[in-house]
Amino acid sequence: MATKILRTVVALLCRGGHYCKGSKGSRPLAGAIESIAPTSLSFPTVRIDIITLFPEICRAPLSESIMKRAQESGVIVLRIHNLRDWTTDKHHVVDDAPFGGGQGMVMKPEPIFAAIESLRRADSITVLMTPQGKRFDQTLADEMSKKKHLIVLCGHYEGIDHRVVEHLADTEVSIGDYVLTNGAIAAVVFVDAVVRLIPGVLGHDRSAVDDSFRSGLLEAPQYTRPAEFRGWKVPEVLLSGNHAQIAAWRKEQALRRTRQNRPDLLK
Ligand code: 6GU
Repeated sequence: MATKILRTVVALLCRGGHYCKGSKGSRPLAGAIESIAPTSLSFPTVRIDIITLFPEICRAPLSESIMKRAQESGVIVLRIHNLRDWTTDKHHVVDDAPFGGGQGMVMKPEPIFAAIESLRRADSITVLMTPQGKRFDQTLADEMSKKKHLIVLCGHYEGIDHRVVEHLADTEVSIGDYVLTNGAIAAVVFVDAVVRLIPGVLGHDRSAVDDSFRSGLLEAPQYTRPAEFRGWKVPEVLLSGNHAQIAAWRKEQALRRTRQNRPDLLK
Protein backbone atom coordinates (compact mmCIF):
# COMPACT_ATOMS: atom_id res chain seq x y z
CA MET A 1 0.00 0.00 0.00
CA ALA A 2 2.74 2.42 1.02
CA THR A 3 4.55 1.34 -2.12
CA LYS A 4 1.53 2.19 -4.23
CA ILE A 5 1.07 5.63 -2.70
CA LEU A 6 4.74 6.49 -3.11
CA ARG A 7 4.68 5.27 -6.70
CA THR A 8 1.63 7.41 -7.43
CA VAL A 9 3.34 10.47 -5.97
CA VAL A 10 6.43 9.76 -8.03
CA ALA A 11 4.34 9.14 -11.14
CA LEU A 12 2.53 12.45 -10.67
CA LEU A 13 5.78 14.30 -10.19
CA CYS A 14 7.26 12.61 -13.21
CA ARG A 15 4.45 13.49 -15.59
CA GLY A 16 6.10 15.67 -18.13
CA GLY A 17 9.31 14.29 -16.74
CA HIS A 18 10.27 13.35 -20.27
CA TYR A 19 10.50 16.84 -21.52
CA CYS A 20 13.06 18.91 -23.20
CA LYS A 21 11.81 22.45 -23.43
CA GLY A 22 13.06 24.56 -20.59
CA SER A 23 14.82 21.62 -19.06
CA LYS A 24 17.01 24.10 -17.21
CA GLY A 25 13.96 25.35 -15.43
CA SER A 26 12.87 21.86 -14.60
CA ARG A 27 16.09 20.63 -13.08
CA PRO A 28 15.02 21.66 -9.58
CA LEU A 29 11.96 19.45 -10.10
CA ALA A 30 14.31 16.58 -10.75
CA GLY A 31 15.78 17.20 -7.32
CA ALA A 32 12.30 17.09 -5.85
CA ILE A 33 11.62 13.78 -7.55
CA GLU A 34 14.80 12.33 -6.22
CA SER A 35 14.17 13.33 -2.65
CA ILE A 36 10.74 11.73 -2.74
CA ALA A 37 11.50 8.75 -4.96
CA PRO A 38 11.31 5.43 -3.14
CA THR A 39 14.68 3.93 -2.39
CA SER A 40 13.89 0.98 -0.16
CA LEU A 41 10.96 -0.53 -2.05
CA SER A 42 11.04 -3.86 -3.77
CA PHE A 43 11.91 -2.11 -7.04
CA PRO A 44 14.02 0.96 -6.32
CA THR A 45 13.64 3.67 -8.94
CA VAL A 46 16.21 3.65 -11.71
CA ARG A 47 16.94 7.04 -13.19
CA ILE A 48 17.86 7.54 -16.83
CA ASP A 49 18.90 10.87 -18.33
CA ILE A 50 19.27 11.15 -22.10
CA ILE A 51 21.20 14.12 -23.45
CA THR A 52 20.65 14.84 -27.12
CA LEU A 53 20.31 17.67 -29.63
CA PHE A 54 17.12 16.00 -30.88
CA PRO A 55 14.92 15.22 -27.87
CA GLU A 56 11.88 14.69 -30.09
CA ILE A 57 13.51 11.64 -31.64
CA CYS A 58 13.62 9.99 -28.22
CA ARG A 59 10.33 11.16 -26.80
CA ALA A 60 7.66 9.23 -28.70
CA PRO A 61 9.32 5.79 -28.76
CA LEU A 62 10.06 6.00 -25.04
CA SER A 63 6.58 7.23 -24.07
CA GLU A 64 4.46 4.31 -25.24
CA SER A 65 3.37 0.95 -23.95
CA ILE A 66 5.84 -0.74 -21.61
CA MET A 67 8.12 2.32 -21.39
CA LYS A 68 5.12 4.45 -20.48
CA ARG A 69 4.02 2.07 -17.74
CA ALA A 70 7.53 1.81 -16.34
CA GLN A 71 7.50 5.58 -15.85
CA GLU A 72 3.94 5.85 -14.58
CA SER A 73 4.57 3.18 -11.99
CA GLY A 74 7.73 4.93 -10.80
CA VAL A 75 10.03 1.99 -11.58
CA ILE A 76 12.05 4.32 -13.77
CA VAL A 77 12.41 8.09 -13.99
CA LEU A 78 13.33 8.99 -17.57
CA ARG A 79 14.31 12.49 -18.54
CA ILE A 80 15.22 13.67 -22.02
CA HIS A 81 17.36 16.79 -22.15
CA ASN A 82 18.38 19.13 -24.92
CA LEU A 83 22.15 19.60 -24.87
CA ARG A 84 21.65 23.17 -26.11
CA ASP A 85 20.22 24.07 -22.70
CA TRP A 86 23.77 23.86 -21.35
CA THR A 87 25.29 26.32 -23.80
CA THR A 88 26.13 29.75 -22.42
CA ASP A 89 26.60 31.76 -25.64
CA LYS A 90 23.95 33.76 -27.44
CA HIS A 91 23.69 31.38 -30.39
CA HIS A 92 23.70 28.15 -28.35
CA VAL A 93 26.59 26.71 -30.35
CA VAL A 94 27.28 23.03 -29.72
CA ASP A 95 29.74 22.19 -32.50
CA ASP A 96 32.85 23.51 -34.22
CA ALA A 97 35.25 22.60 -37.05
CA PRO A 98 37.73 19.78 -36.39
CA PHE A 99 41.33 20.66 -35.52
CA GLY A 100 43.61 19.34 -38.25
CA GLY A 101 40.93 19.87 -40.88
CA GLY A 102 38.45 17.47 -42.39
CA GLN A 103 34.80 17.03 -43.18
CA GLY A 104 31.93 17.99 -40.93
CA MET A 105 31.66 19.34 -37.43
CA VAL A 106 32.71 18.09 -34.01
CA MET A 107 30.67 18.43 -30.82
CA LYS A 108 32.27 20.90 -28.40
CA PRO A 109 33.23 19.65 -24.94
CA GLU A 110 31.97 22.54 -22.77
CA PRO A 111 28.17 22.01 -22.94
CA ILE A 112 28.63 18.25 -22.62
CA PHE A 113 30.78 18.54 -19.49
CA ALA A 114 28.33 21.10 -18.04
CA ALA A 115 25.34 18.83 -18.73
CA ILE A 116 26.83 15.68 -17.29
CA GLU A 117 28.40 17.38 -14.30
CA SER A 118 25.02 18.88 -13.42
CA LEU A 119 23.20 15.55 -13.74
CA ARG A 120 25.58 12.99 -12.36
CA ARG A 121 25.66 11.50 -8.87
CA ALA A 122 28.14 9.21 -7.16
CA ASP A 123 26.47 6.11 -8.66
CA SER A 124 25.99 7.38 -12.22
CA ILE A 125 27.25 5.61 -15.32
CA THR A 126 27.79 7.78 -18.37
CA VAL A 127 27.28 6.01 -21.68
CA LEU A 128 28.33 7.67 -24.91
CA MET A 129 26.40 6.45 -27.95
CA THR A 130 28.81 6.33 -30.90
CA PRO A 131 29.49 4.08 -33.88
CA GLN A 132 33.04 3.82 -32.44
CA GLY A 133 31.73 2.18 -29.28
CA LYS A 134 31.72 -1.43 -28.13
CA ARG A 135 28.90 -3.38 -29.74
CA PHE A 136 25.70 -3.50 -27.70
CA ASP A 137 24.27 -6.94 -26.96
CA GLN A 138 22.02 -8.66 -24.43
CA THR A 139 24.90 -9.21 -22.00
CA LEU A 140 25.70 -5.50 -21.95
CA ALA A 141 21.97 -4.68 -21.67
CA ASP A 142 21.80 -6.96 -18.62
CA GLU A 143 24.78 -5.29 -17.03
CA MET A 144 23.35 -1.81 -17.65
CA SER A 145 19.94 -2.79 -16.25
CA LYS A 146 21.56 -3.23 -12.82
CA LYS A 147 22.76 0.41 -12.62
CA LYS A 148 20.87 2.94 -10.55
CA HIS A 149 21.53 5.93 -12.79
CA LEU A 150 22.37 5.97 -16.47
CA ILE A 151 23.32 9.12 -18.33
CA VAL A 152 23.06 8.44 -22.05
CA LEU A 153 24.87 10.95 -24.20
CA CYS A 154 24.02 10.96 -27.91
CA GLY A 155 26.73 11.68 -30.43
CA HIS A 156 25.80 13.76 -33.45
CA TYR A 157 27.63 15.23 -36.44
CA GLU A 158 30.98 13.75 -37.42
CA GLY A 159 32.06 13.14 -33.89
CA ILE A 160 32.60 14.36 -30.41
CA ASP A 161 35.64 16.05 -28.84
CA HIS A 162 37.78 13.18 -27.60
CA ARG A 163 38.22 14.74 -24.16
CA VAL A 164 34.61 13.66 -23.55
CA VAL A 165 35.60 10.08 -24.25
CA GLU A 166 38.77 10.27 -22.17
CA HIS A 167 37.63 12.23 -19.16
CA LEU A 168 33.83 12.00 -18.93
CA ALA A 169 32.27 8.90 -20.48
CA ASP A 170 32.46 5.62 -18.58
CA THR A 171 31.82 3.59 -21.70
CA GLU A 172 31.20 4.00 -25.43
CA VAL A 173 28.41 1.96 -26.99
CA SER A 174 27.42 1.27 -30.62
CA ILE A 175 24.19 -0.59 -31.38
CA GLY A 176 25.60 -2.43 -34.39
CA ASP A 177 27.85 -2.42 -37.39
CA TYR A 178 26.10 0.18 -39.51
CA VAL A 179 25.98 3.97 -39.35
CA LEU A 180 22.90 5.95 -38.29
CA THR A 181 22.41 9.62 -39.02
CA ASN A 182 21.65 10.31 -35.40
CA GLY A 183 22.85 8.92 -32.08
CA ALA A 184 19.42 9.63 -30.55
CA ILE A 185 18.02 6.70 -32.53
CA ALA A 186 20.69 4.44 -31.04
CA ALA A 187 19.93 5.81 -27.56
CA VAL A 188 16.28 4.81 -27.94
CA VAL A 189 17.30 1.27 -28.81
CA PHE A 190 19.77 1.13 -25.92
CA VAL A 191 17.32 2.50 -23.34
CA ASP A 192 14.47 0.26 -24.48
CA ALA A 193 16.60 -2.88 -24.31
CA VAL A 194 17.93 -1.94 -20.86
CA VAL A 195 14.66 -0.77 -19.30
CA ARG A 196 12.73 -3.94 -20.11
CA LEU A 197 15.28 -5.87 -18.03
CA ILE A 198 14.84 -3.71 -14.92
CA PRO A 199 12.91 -5.65 -12.25
CA GLY A 200 9.27 -4.55 -12.13
CA VAL A 201 9.10 -3.35 -15.74
CA LEU A 202 7.85 -6.54 -17.37
CA GLY A 203 5.13 -8.37 -15.47
CA HIS A 204 5.88 -11.81 -14.08
CA ASP A 205 3.99 -13.36 -16.96
CA ARG A 206 6.06 -11.43 -19.49
CA SER A 207 9.44 -12.00 -17.97
CA ALA A 208 12.55 -11.62 -20.04
CA VAL A 209 13.83 -15.05 -19.03
CA ASP A 210 12.87 -16.78 -22.30
CA ASP A 211 14.19 -14.06 -24.57
CA SER A 212 16.12 -14.90 -27.67
CA PHE A 213 19.85 -14.63 -26.87
CA ARG A 214 19.40 -15.54 -23.19
CA SER A 215 19.39 -19.22 -24.10
CA GLY A 216 21.97 -18.67 -26.82
CA LEU A 217 19.35 -19.66 -29.40
CA LEU A 218 16.71 -17.73 -31.31
CA GLU A 219 13.11 -18.28 -30.27
CA ALA A 220 10.97 -21.00 -31.78
CA PRO A 221 8.09 -20.02 -34.13
CA GLN A 222 4.79 -19.01 -32.50
CA TYR A 223 1.27 -19.48 -33.83
CA THR A 224 -2.19 -18.32 -32.80
CA ARG A 225 -5.73 -18.85 -34.05
CA PRO A 226 -6.95 -19.78 -36.59
CA ALA A 227 -5.50 -23.31 -36.58
CA GLU A 228 -5.75 -23.21 -40.39
CA PHE A 229 -5.23 -20.05 -42.45
CA ARG A 230 -5.29 -20.07 -46.25
CA GLY A 231 -4.71 -23.78 -46.10
CA TRP A 232 -1.60 -23.45 -43.93
CA LYS A 233 -1.95 -25.50 -40.76
CA VAL A 234 -0.42 -24.86 -37.39
CA PRO A 235 2.00 -27.71 -36.50
CA GLU A 236 -0.06 -30.53 -35.01
CA VAL A 237 2.14 -30.90 -31.94
CA LEU A 238 1.18 -27.40 -30.70
CA LEU A 239 -2.48 -28.46 -30.59
CA SER A 240 -1.71 -31.76 -28.86
CA GLY A 241 -1.60 -30.51 -25.27
CA ASN A 242 1.49 -32.68 -24.72
CA HIS A 243 3.83 -30.25 -23.00
CA ALA A 244 6.90 -32.45 -23.14
CA GLN A 245 6.49 -32.91 -26.89
CA ILE A 246 5.83 -29.20 -27.35
CA ALA A 247 8.99 -28.32 -25.44
CA ALA A 248 11.02 -30.77 -27.53
CA TRP A 249 9.55 -29.36 -30.75
CA ARG A 250 10.35 -25.81 -29.69
CA LYS A 251 13.93 -26.71 -28.86
CA GLU A 252 14.41 -28.36 -32.23
CA GLN A 253 12.83 -25.42 -34.07
CA ALA A 254 14.95 -22.93 -32.12
CA LEU A 255 18.07 -24.80 -33.19
CA ARG A 256 16.95 -24.97 -36.79
CA ARG A 257 16.12 -21.28 -36.93
CA THR A 258 19.41 -20.36 -35.30
CA ARG A 259 21.35 -22.54 -37.76
CA GLN A 260 19.56 -20.83 -40.65
CA ASN A 261 19.56 -17.18 -39.54
CA ARG A 262 22.38 -16.89 -37.00
CA PRO A 263 24.93 -19.67 -37.40
CA ASP A 264 27.43 -17.42 -35.57
CA LEU A 265 25.49 -18.04 -32.33
CA LEU A 266 26.21 -21.77 -32.52
CA LYS A 267 29.98 -21.41 -32.79
CL1 6GU B 1 25.51 4.81 -31.18
N1 6GU B 1 25.39 6.16 -33.41
C1 6GU B 1 25.34 6.27 -34.73
N2 6GU B 1 25.28 7.50 -35.30
N3 6GU B 1 25.32 5.23 -35.56
C2 6GU B 1 25.37 4.03 -34.99
C3 6GU B 1 25.41 3.84 -33.61
C4 6GU B 1 25.44 4.96 -32.83
N4 6GU B 1 25.45 2.53 -33.35
C5 6GU B 1 25.42 1.93 -34.53
N5 6GU B 1 25.37 2.82 -35.53
